[in-house]
Amino acid sequence: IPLVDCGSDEKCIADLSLKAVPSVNKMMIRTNKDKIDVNINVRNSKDNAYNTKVILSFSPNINYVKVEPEKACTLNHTKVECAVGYPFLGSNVEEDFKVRFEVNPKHIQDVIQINVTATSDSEELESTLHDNSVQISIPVKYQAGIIFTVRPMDEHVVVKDGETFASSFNETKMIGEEVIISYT
Ligand SMILES: [Ca+2]
Repeated sequence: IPLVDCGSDEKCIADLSLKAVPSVNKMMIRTNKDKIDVNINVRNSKDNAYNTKVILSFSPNINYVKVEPEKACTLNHTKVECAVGYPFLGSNVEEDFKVRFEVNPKHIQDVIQINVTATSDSEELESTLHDNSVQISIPVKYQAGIIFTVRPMDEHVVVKDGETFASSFNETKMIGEEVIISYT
């Protein structure tokens, strides 16, 4: 793509800035279908930014679902690239969209990490690059879906010869010691 229409100096120096805000700051995962949206705003405040892309790299405990509104995005493992304002994002133009993820129950990790970066084929000065990427970390907890199965060693109540036993159990102590199970 020829870099044209960039002012009298014929040099395209863009200045992209990116906002990426997750729909949740922490998460309690209850089902396999729990969703997270990342609301993205990308803005160009200088010369045309040709072939602007927003790239999201994410930890394997989430899967990419879709982008809204519809946009040309390509998924490659744990990285999704979305074209913005093709062929260029004009000067003082901004775009908003939302990228949806869902939890991937095959990977259990205590943090969801999403790194979002805006890039283009136009140049950008080193001094304005600080606002081109956002790192999102969402701490997660998985709801305990633990099923306890208890297999008693001895399923019988032993009554020794000569001993009497109560006709009814009105205290748990009569069967054995109390067992306290705690988990975090
Ligand atoms: Ca910038």
